Order: sequence, then structure tokens, then C-alpha cells
Amino acid sequence: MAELEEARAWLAAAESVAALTGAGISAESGVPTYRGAGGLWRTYKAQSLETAEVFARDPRLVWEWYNERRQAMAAAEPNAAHRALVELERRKPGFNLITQNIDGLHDRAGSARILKLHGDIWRLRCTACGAAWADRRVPLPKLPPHCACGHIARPGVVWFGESLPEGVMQEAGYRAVSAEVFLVIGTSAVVHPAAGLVPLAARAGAKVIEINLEPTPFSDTVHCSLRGLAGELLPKLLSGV
Ligand code: BV8
Ligand code: ZN
Repeated sequence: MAELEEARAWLAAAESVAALTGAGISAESGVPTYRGAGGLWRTYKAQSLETAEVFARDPRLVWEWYNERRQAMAAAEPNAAHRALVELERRKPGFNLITQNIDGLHDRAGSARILKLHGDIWRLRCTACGAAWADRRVPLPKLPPHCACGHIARPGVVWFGESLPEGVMQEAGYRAVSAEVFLVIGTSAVVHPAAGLVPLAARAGAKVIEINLEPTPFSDTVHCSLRGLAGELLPKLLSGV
């Protein structure tokens, strides 16, 4: 298992780098994670509200929950980890960011090339005509929001049992198998198909570097597993790369 110095050398030498981020990269910005200590999904409320079934039954209730989350995310600021990935994108044209996060903090930090696997809380999607649009108003004035066609709009995120946005997973797979170095930052790596990108990258020959507060199912098999805060470790790992 390599240490930070060796991992930094891999990154410095690499042209093609990809990163998969999860809720842990936004934790130091004050956005709750899902599964760790203090995670959203420790409460029955979150798990029970983030489903298409509950939304169909009570769209207003689900929108009250998403309105609350949008307010918390709007108050959050990108942290040093988000900014370190913006810097990496500037230095390496062959860098691609793949995120499971819906909070928009990578966009606000200045990342330009972002593959959003689980959608975006700042986008709404019509439940009838397929229209989709950005709406960053906090709070939303009317719940549930409606589409111009008159039907109810839903959060532009991916719930369990729903397919990921068309083509996004295919491109993410291509970025993973093309990467010489694959960074895995702040994810419990239990949600699929996103988590499958890690072994996919490794099988294609990438050096996989994990930064996480707790061990994950991949911690023993990646090439370098750094335990600690992304906001501290990522700038260290990327400095001078
Ligand atoms: C799909 C809604 C096709 C958005 C979310 C294969 C195997 C097994 C199961 C499946 C499989 N394929 C499909 C499934 C089913 C399911 C799944 O994966 N189930 C698992 C959980 C058993 N997947 C799906 O349904 C996906 N769809 O595959 O479509 C299909 C279609 C029909 C039928 C079947 C298949 C859809 C997945 C998307 C689900 N949507 N949320 C919303 O949030 O409102 S899931 C939720 O988890 C979020 O989207 C989030 O992105 C995702 C992953 O969570 P993480 O980002 O990893 O966050 P977590 O809190 O878990 O971990 C944070 C980590 O950071 C922790 O380890 C912590 O220690 C660390 N940390 C904390 N602070 C810091 C830190 N690290 C560093 N620094 C810090 N400061
Ligand atoms: Zn519509």
C-alpha cells in the first residue's frame, strides 16, 4: 500500500486522471453526508422521502424535504477539497470529475467538466412532458413547483431504482478505463453503479488513490488509501502536481 508521497508522484506523471467524489467531499462545507455519523440516512425521514413512490403519493411532502436541503446547500460554501480539484483541472487538461453529489458545490468551486451521476438538486424535471430546467431560488415560492405545461415538477435527482441520466454512466466508465490515476474521494462506495467505477478503473490499469474518513469496501484493495479529511489531504496530495 503506497503512501502519500508515492501517490503524488503517480499524479505528477499522469496525463489522464479521473476523480469520483461522494458526499464526504462536501462534509467540511457543512452539507450532511448520507451514511456516516450524523448522516441524513440515520433518520427514517430522509430514506423514506427520497423515493419515486412517496413522491407520487405526496409530492408536497417530498418537496418540503428537498426545499430544506436546498436551503442548507445554498448556505454552504465550497471547501479546500473542491478547490483543489478545480486547480487540478486547470493543470491537467486530461482531468475528468465524476460526482455522485447533487449539491452543486463542484460547480460553485469552478469545476467545468463534471459528470453528475445522481443528478442535481438545483435542476427540476417535469413529471409529464420531460422538460428540465435550473431553478436556484431558495426557498422555492410554491410547493410543489409546476412545469409550464401545468404538470408537477420533481427534483432533478436520481432515486433508488431509477436509471442514471442517459449516457452519463457510459462516459464515466470511459473516463475510468482511460485514467492512469483514479481518485476516490469521500464516498462510502456502496451505491451502484457509481461504486463499480472503482474496480473498473483498477482493472483497466489505473493507480487508485482513496481519500476517506472511514474504511470503505475498497480500502484494502486500492493502491493508496489515505485516511482523513478531504479538505486537508487532497490539497496535500495535489500540491505541486
Ligand atoms: C440504478 C438520491 C438501474 C438523491 C441516492 C448493483 C449492486 C447492488 C445494488 C445495485 C446495483 N445496481 C443497482 C443497485 C440498486 C441501487 C443501489 O446501489 N443500492 C445499494 C445501496 C444496495 N442503485 C440504484 O438504484 C441506482 N440506479 O442502478 O439504475 C436500475 C434501475 C431499476 C432497478 C435496478 C437498477 C440509483 C442510485 C442513486 C440513488 N440516489 N440519493 C438524493 O440524495 O436526494 S443515493 C445517495 O448515496 C446519494 O445519491 C449519494 O450520492 C450516494 C452515495 O453516497 P456517498 O456519496 O458515498 O455518501 P455517504 O454518506 O454514503 O458516504 C460519505 C463518505 O465520506 C463516508 O465514507 C464518510 O466516512 C466519508 N467522509 C465524511 N466526511 C469526510 C469523509 N471523507 C473525507 N473527508 C471528509 N471530511
Ligand atoms: Zn411539463
